[in-house]
Amino acid sequence: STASVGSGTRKRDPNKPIVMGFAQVGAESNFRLANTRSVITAAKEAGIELIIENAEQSQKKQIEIIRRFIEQKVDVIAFSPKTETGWEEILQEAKDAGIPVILSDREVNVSDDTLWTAYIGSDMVDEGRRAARWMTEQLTEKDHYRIVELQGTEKSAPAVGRKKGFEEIIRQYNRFEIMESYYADYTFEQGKQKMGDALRKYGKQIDVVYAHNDDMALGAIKAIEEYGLSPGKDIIVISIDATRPAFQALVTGKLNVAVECNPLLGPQLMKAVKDLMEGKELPMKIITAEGLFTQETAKQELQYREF
Ligand code: GZL
Repeated sequence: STASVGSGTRKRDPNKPIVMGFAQVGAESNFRLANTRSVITAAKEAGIELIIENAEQSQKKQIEIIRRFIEQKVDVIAFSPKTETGWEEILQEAKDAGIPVILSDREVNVSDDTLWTAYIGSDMVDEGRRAARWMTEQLTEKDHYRIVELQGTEKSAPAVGRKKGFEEIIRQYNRFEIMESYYADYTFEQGKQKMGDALRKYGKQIDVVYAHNDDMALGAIKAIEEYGLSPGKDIIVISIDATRPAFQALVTGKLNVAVECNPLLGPQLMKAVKDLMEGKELPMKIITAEGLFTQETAKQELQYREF
């Protein structure tokens, strides 16, 4: 179904710049920093007045920031919701104030989907499927592969989707087992810490680490090296985002594959906002196109990577 600016939306002076409030989830990862840069640059290029605030990975702060945007009577609100749930109240307040809300990069799970106007981002379940498909195609010699999973923020749409997609594929084979799954909040530090826990518990039994983002994968790589094993060889490392640090790890052979999750959503977001303010209908979901990068393609690709 499509969404357009309902009759309840506040009228605005077309001669004044559009004012957008963006409640960014945090600064937890390289993806997030690139995403923030993209939003800021694209708003400038689009002539949209941007108020962007950092919620420091706190849903409570994100709600308070959105509430301030409503009080400031911005024309449109966009945010990357930390978790899927807990948004009904604040989204209802925005709707009652006639302010459309666009979901950037992460989806929400709310009872009433008229509370948000459009989602611009990736298909997280498909990212999980792509990661698993690469693994099932590459790891065929042994009859049992033991996997440690490093999940992103608990109940965040990317973590829920990436786990779902990965498991959907591996359950078609009987040689893959997720031995244990840890939450590591998309950060390098927690990825390193939780991988250290896994190594102390399972040691050389671990064949694969499936990390929901590069920062956790790079933390795990550090932990594997400190444990005395060779990441990318003794333990296969799979990651999602495909930021520049991941490409460097692909080139040095410490990471085996990076599934792309594109943070450069700024231009699509600003175009959607302009269309919305002109009364055009928006598709409910605008999914960004994405690839997958291996050690073979990384050297060539690194020079083109913007993030
Ligand atoms: C996914 C995004 C995730 C990234 C992480 O679209 O929300 O959050 O994969 C980031 O790097 O922290």
